[in-house]
Amino acid sequence: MMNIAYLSIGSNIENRIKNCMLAIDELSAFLIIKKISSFYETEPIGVENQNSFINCAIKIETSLTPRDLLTYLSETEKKLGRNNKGDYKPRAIDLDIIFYNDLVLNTLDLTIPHKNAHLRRFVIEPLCEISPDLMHPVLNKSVVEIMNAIENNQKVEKIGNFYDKI
Ligand code: PH2
Ligand code: MG
Ligand code: MG
Repeated sequence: MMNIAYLSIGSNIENRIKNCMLAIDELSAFLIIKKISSFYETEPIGVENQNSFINCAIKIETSLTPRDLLTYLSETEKKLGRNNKGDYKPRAIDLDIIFYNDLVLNTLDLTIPHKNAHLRRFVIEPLCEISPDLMHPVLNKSVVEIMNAIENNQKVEKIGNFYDKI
């Protein structure tokens, strides 16, 4: 059974753009990548004294369950040089599941849709670029509606399209 999921990718240390590109290349070996947003330079949210991030979003197709996908993403983060697990430390790469079909899941280590995604412009703006009509299964709002409701005080700047059509 094929499932559709949306992932948010972020990096705020070393070569941030290269880290995100390597992550996409790595994921493409095992997941079917359907869409890739532009890359955005984004102000760090919820952390202090950190570099700005590079963020992007991808749409994937996978037969992995949410839990197996999470495990695979954690292994990929490690492979790409992430050596910490804390949510609020600088990181070479962060791979987060935002949506998985229209699943709603709340467990200790995995919450889908990703908690706070709807408040974070660095997650929603790239998603809005690739799938504006996608519905948030808890809020019952589309991504573009969520985007329009986010306060415009989080700096998010499109820096380029690193992958042309795939
Ligand atoms: N990730 C965080 C915390 N804050 N801010 C931005 N701009 N981008 C991120 O990817 C990010 C963040 C925790 O994962
Ligand atoms: Mg994250
Ligand atoms: Mg994470």
